[in-house]
Amino acid sequence: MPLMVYINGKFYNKNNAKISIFDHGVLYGDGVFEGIRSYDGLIFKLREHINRLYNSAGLIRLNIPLSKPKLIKDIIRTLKKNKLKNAYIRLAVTRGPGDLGLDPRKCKNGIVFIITDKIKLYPHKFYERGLKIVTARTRRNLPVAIDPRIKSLNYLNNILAKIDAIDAGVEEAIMLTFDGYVAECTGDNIFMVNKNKLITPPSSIGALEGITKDAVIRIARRKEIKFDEEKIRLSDLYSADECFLTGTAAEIIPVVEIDKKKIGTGKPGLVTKLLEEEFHKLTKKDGVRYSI
Ligand code: PXG
Repeated sequence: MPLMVYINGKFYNKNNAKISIFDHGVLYGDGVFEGIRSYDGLIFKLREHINRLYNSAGLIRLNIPLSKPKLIKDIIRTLKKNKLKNAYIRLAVTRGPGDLGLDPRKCKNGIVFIITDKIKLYPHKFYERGLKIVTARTRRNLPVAIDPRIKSLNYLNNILAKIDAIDAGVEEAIMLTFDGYVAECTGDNIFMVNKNKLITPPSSIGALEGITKDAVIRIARRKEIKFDEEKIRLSDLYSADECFLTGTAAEIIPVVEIDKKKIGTGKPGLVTKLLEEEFHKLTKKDGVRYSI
């Protein structure tokens, strides 16, 4: 059976799942989205993802034409329809079709679509050996321009940084704030460990409030690992004992080289490994269950 996609309450075969070219999501990247994952019939941290979606929508004054419980029901319907127990869930809300001007008031009906598919993962070797990454030339959006806490359909800032990564022959790139502090990567948050203290930049400097990041912080508290949110300079990162990235797709992935400089021993670190283990336990219990 072909993949079935949900658009505003109806299901369409992947090839017939279409929205208008006058949709402001298409014309301007005017909309918000979420990337969610299910593990063996458990939608990991679903409520947190739904809350972030509604917060993102609120920040761009976009009305989501569904209640949170209805949206959760429809995500589960989509997973069942596609018989997926382990899935990547892409949920988006666009401003909807309008005219060729910017005015969002011309868009009367927002579009909600849900795509569920098999998840594409980083090759196993990256988890074993760690990732080599670089610093992107492209700086992160200024929070007073487009707040990176909005998970908007306009990901050009991240795509430009991803191109910097591709040009350097690596998978990910660190994005700095306009004034040179470490913000995050193109699709992942970043952590470092120094003298057994876990540090990540505060989201307020210009980073997404990652749900995986939040899960890692909670694990660290529970395991009594010292933790702080601090501004990080590149030089701090270069001299860190450990570094890792967090994201829905990547989970927790060690970083062993940044801008050709070896981090710590050049191998995935012990704190990173402990957090990875604990995170995997969490993916078996923290979320909303469904059966197919
Ligand atoms: N920063 C940015 C800019 C992101 O887009 C994260 C951090 C991590 O957040 P979560 O909540 O996932 O821990 C993201 C999330 C993909 C993909 O297909 C990207 C994300 C999530 C899922 C899939 O590349 N990015």
